Formats: sequence, structure tokens, C-alpha cells
Amino acid sequence: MYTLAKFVRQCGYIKPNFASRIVEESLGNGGFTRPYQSIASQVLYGKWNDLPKKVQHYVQDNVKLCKPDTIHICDGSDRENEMLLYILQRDGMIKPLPKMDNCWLARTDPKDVARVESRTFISTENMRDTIPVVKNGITGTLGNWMSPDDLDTELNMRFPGCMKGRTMFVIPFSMGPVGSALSKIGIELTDSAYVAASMRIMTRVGKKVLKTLGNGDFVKCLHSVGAPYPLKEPMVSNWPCNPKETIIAHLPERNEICSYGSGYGGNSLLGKKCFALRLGSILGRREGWLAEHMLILGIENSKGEKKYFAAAFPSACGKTNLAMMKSALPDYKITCVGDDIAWMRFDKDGKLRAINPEAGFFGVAPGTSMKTNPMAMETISRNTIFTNVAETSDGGVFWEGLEGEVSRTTKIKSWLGVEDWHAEQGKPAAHPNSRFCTPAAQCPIMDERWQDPEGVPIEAIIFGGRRPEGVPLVYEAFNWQHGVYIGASMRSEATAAAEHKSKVIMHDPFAMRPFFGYNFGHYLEHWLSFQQKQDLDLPKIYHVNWFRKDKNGRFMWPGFGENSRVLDWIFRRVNGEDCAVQSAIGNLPRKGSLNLEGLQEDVDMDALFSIPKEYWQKEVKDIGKYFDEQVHEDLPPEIMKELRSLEARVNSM
Ligand code: GTP
Ligand code: SPV
Ligand code: MN
Repeated sequence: MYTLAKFVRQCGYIKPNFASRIVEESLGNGGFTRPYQSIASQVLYGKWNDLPKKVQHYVQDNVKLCKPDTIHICDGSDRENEMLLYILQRDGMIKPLPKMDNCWLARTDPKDVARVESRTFISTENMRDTIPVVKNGITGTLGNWMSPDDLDTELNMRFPGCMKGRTMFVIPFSMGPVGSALSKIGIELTDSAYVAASMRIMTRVGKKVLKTLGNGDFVKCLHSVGAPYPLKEPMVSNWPCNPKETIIAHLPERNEICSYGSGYGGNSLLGKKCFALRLGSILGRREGWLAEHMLILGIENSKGEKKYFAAAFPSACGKTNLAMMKSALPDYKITCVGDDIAWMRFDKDGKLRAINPEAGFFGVAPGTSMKTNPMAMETISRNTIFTNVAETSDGGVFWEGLEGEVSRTTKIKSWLGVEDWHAEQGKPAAHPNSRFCTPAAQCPIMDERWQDPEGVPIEAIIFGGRRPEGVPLVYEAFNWQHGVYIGASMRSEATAAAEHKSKVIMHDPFAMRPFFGYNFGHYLEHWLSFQQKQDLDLPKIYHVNWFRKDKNGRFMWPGFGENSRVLDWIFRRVNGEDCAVQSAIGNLPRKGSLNLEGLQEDVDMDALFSIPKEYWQKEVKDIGKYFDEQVHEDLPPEIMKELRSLEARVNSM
């Protein structure tokens, strides 16, 4: 009888424990567990000859370097997915969630739970191409640069032999609809089946990609969990990783990414932050387009009039929620194009066109509920991999925010495996950066054009962050240049999405601080350059803040679906409606122009829209200091001019 188990065994996917024994015995054999005659004979799944020559060379070089035991060439098929899930389950990396449909739970080593910005580097010949030259004595916070020689040393300390006893998965993937002129292709080599299973959700993987690629160029993405056999240290939670040696390196001049030591999120799903944002932003500058940390949504009113907006909020600040929002205003229907990344380019008619380069959502679990984000809840009910969430005794999932959606008799096991977890124990049930990885196509409100190879036309760009104090619910930039200033001056409370611990207010320009692929000063010049071009239909720019708090530390605005009220105001402004008044910081909704019909909560609108003079005087000072120290001589004069004008307006308030 055919069983998956049998097939997997026949293919030769050996159990790691077993592999470790063989590897130890066969180290004299160049590190290979079997006397392979050729690379092709190491391939367990897929056909070596299906790979274009350039891809073969890339794989060959890295097989020599990393010495995986076997090779799997991903085709993106359902059968392959079953195999990956089978292998992951066998190795104890995931377990099924029987209450849900084809859903899985992974628990990581608690040392590998988020992006590690301090270990993320960009390597170019010339440092200033990558980071601004900071003021004397100041530590730069706008990216980490490493010289190519130093990086070579670091990589040579890690990659040789790093995949011993493991299978190397070769993942051909497309960022953006396969074959679109706006799309780009990458090849990720990884020794993690979890990464392979996640990449096929997050990107478009498979044979079609290889066909489109032909012998063209691709972004080279090498990833290893950094735990070859025999293991030096016992695994925690069956999750191989190497936190002490973690490094995420980008080599833009070679179109290459090398990531070692972490299996989690943006550290390992290399299409996402590494390719689509860091390398993407470099390509964008070179080729005249933009790669941004932005959601894309469609908004349609009851007259059938439709617009598309893009919005940049820092990690864990509400992109996924806004992108799938269920409008509290019955007159509007929101549709989702993307929840994290936008690639945008002005077309020949001067319209800004955006595509979502991804095919799935890697979304923050805590806070997601039927009340806050019913569309996400529906999306994640099947074919989803959950990581570091808690599980319920009836085979479902749990996290902070779902308290009202589990019965009292249900027992909860925390992400750390604590049985019968209770909130009173003082530790969260789910890790604050626990996530779901789920196919975008399953979202009930995906926009009909979400895979349109031409992209959708963007009419407004929205910036925002977690600002507990001083920053009103919404304001509008006076013009493009002022809007670029607003993006540059973005700040937000730190979240669990990266390794930052406390709730400090951090500068996070354009929500891109961890993701700039090149010098932020040059990035600003690139954004500013569009205002000099003739005949561009420049979108209007806004700033929003769902997170202002009152004296008691409570959010002043209900957020989530109610944010549609703000989108409605923006929609009308884009249509030229006269519903704004000027303030020192930008245009505010004219009193009474924000539609509050049916709003259940009591909201103190005056407090929500107040612009405290002292607060803004300090803000201007802080931003000035930040620009001076961090961007220094690379700051475009236009931005300094905007800051000075803001200062003058605030002072005369
Ligand atoms: P990344 O995937 O890290 O880039 O995050 P994101 O920007 O997509 O953030 P997401 O939408 O996942 O929201 C992060 C957290 O903020 C979740 O816990 C949400 O419940 C919460 N959140 C989102 N929107 C709102 C809002 O309007 N008000 C409040 N109070 N919280 C919100
Ligand atoms: C973010 O941190 O902005 C994310 C999650 O979207 S990760 O993919 O880990 O970068
Ligand atoms: Mn993100």
C-alpha cells in the first residue's frame, strides 16, 4: 500500500537523529553520508535537469560549501506540501491542530522568536552607499554595514559544512505574480523544511517560476539554521537554530542574501524583508520605483467608486488589521491587496501602480479575534502554520485577545509548553510576536485585482505609528515634499516584532528603519525626486495614529473597523472635498467632517485631535537632533526646510 511515510522513506529522507550517526561515521567521505557520484544523484525529489544552468551552478557551489546530505528541488505541488508537513511532523517541529482544517503548530526555541536587527548587515564596497555618515561620536541606527572582506570572514566561519546531515531545499520563487513585468525571481536554498513549507505559502513557488526564469538572473538566497549534524548542543523544542552565531547578510552588489542561525520569520523567509525590502529598495532606486513596508487596500463606496491606498506602519502597528478591515461604516467595502509590502512604480500615464509581491500573510497572532479582525480569523481557519501561539485542549489555537472566544472548560497550553496555563500566572499564553502563516487567496475580502500584473493605482499614501501622546488621529500633508518629511519623521513605540525590549518611542522613518537597503539620505532624495518629474499624479499623503492614550493609559480611539471613518475622510479629501482645516502640523478634519454615525464608544474628539504646543516643540527638537546626528550631511536640504517651517508654525501656535 502506498503511504506518505513509505514514500518519504523510499525517497531517502532520513530522520535527523539517524542522520547524525551516519554523518559521524562517514566524515572521512568529504562530509557526505553516501558516496554520491554527482550532485544529481543527491537529489531526492525533483529533477536536476529541470534547473536552468545558472541555478545549477548556484546550487552546485553551495552544495560544495554547505555539504547537505541530500537535495530537494521544490515544485510547489500539493504532494510536495504533504511530504514537507509529514517530515516536519516526524521530526517534531510541527504538530497538527485537529480542531482546524490542515493547520499546524510550531514551537521554536525560545531564543529564536523574532527578527534580529543587531545581527542584520548590508555589505557594500562603499559604506556610505549603505548608511549615512553619522555625526562624530554617535552610533548609527539606520542600518548595519560590513565591509565585503569582513563579511567574507564571517560567512566562512559559518557556512562550510553547515548543512551536514540535512536536506537542502531548492526553492524557486517569484515575488509578485509570475511573469508580471513588476515581479522578480529568487532562488532560496535552505536546510529547513519549515522554511520550505512557509515559503510556498508566502511566495509563488514552483515549476512555472523556473520556466519564466529561463537563463535569466535571480536573487540568490542562501539560508541555514546553522545546526549541522552531529549537533554541538541539544535542540530545544526540536527547533534547530544557532542564536549565538546568527547573521543575516545582504550583498547587493552580488544580488545575494546569506542568512545563518535563525529559522524565524524575516530572518529565514528570505523573499520577505531581505529581498522584497532591502534588496528591493536598492533595485527600486536604480530602476526608478519604490519598495516599501506598506499594506495595500481597496476602498469602494456605495456608489461603486473605488480607490486604492497604501499605508506604512512599523512592525506590529496595524498593517494586517487595516488591510483586512471590516468597515464600521456600512457605505464602504474594504478589499485587501497586500498586508506588508508594496512595490510601486509610476506608469506611463503618471499613475502610481502597486503590486503586493507576496502571496501569503505572516501576521501577528495576539490581538487577532472575531471582534478585531474577523477576515483574518476566517483566513487562518485552514492551511495555516502557526508559530509560538498557545494551543487549546480541544486542538485549537489561543492567544491574548481570544479570551472571549474559548469556553471556560477549555484548557490552554502556553507557547512554552506550560500545561493548564492561566493568565494569573503573569506570563502571556502566546509569544507577543507569535504569528500565523496563511495563504492570501483564502482571505474572504481579497481584492479582485490583487494579482493584477499591472498593479493597482494608488491615490493616497498613509504613514502612522504607535504614538501614545500628542499625535492626532489623522492629518494631511500640505504637499508631496511635506509628506516626505512626515514619513522621514515617523516615530513609534517599540514592539515585540524585533529584539527591542522596552516600550520606548523609536524613530522609524517610513516604517523602514530595519529594512532600508541603502543610505536613508539617498532614499529621501529618491522620494523627493518624484516631485520634479513632469506629469506624475502624486498621491496625497496622510499620517494616522490609532494608538493615542488618555490619562488612564486607555486607547482614546476604538480602532480596527472604526478606522474606516478615517479612510472615509481621506477618500473624500482625495475627491477634493472641502472638509479640512489647516493646522501647524498639517490639514485636520474640519469639525464635524469625520463621520461618527453609529460610533458606540464615547470618544473625546477634542482631546483626540489636540496638538499640544509644548509637545510639538519638543517633537521638532527631537526630530532635528535625530536628523542632525543620524542623517547628518546626507539629509536633503528640502527635509531640513520642512522641519524649519514646521518649527515656525508650531512656535506661532
Ligand atoms: P507586522 O506584520 O509586524 O509588519 O505588523 P502589522 O503592521 O501588520 O500589525 P498588525 O495589523 O498585525 O497589528 C499588530 C498589533 O496591533 C495586533 O495586536 C493588533 O491587534 C493591534 N492593532 C492593530 N490595529 C489596531 C487598532 O486600530 N487599534 C489598536 N488598539 N490596536 C490595533
Ligand atoms: C515585520 O516585522 O515587519 C514582519 C515580520 O512583517 S517579519 O517577517 O519577521 O519581518
Ligand atoms: Mn511587516
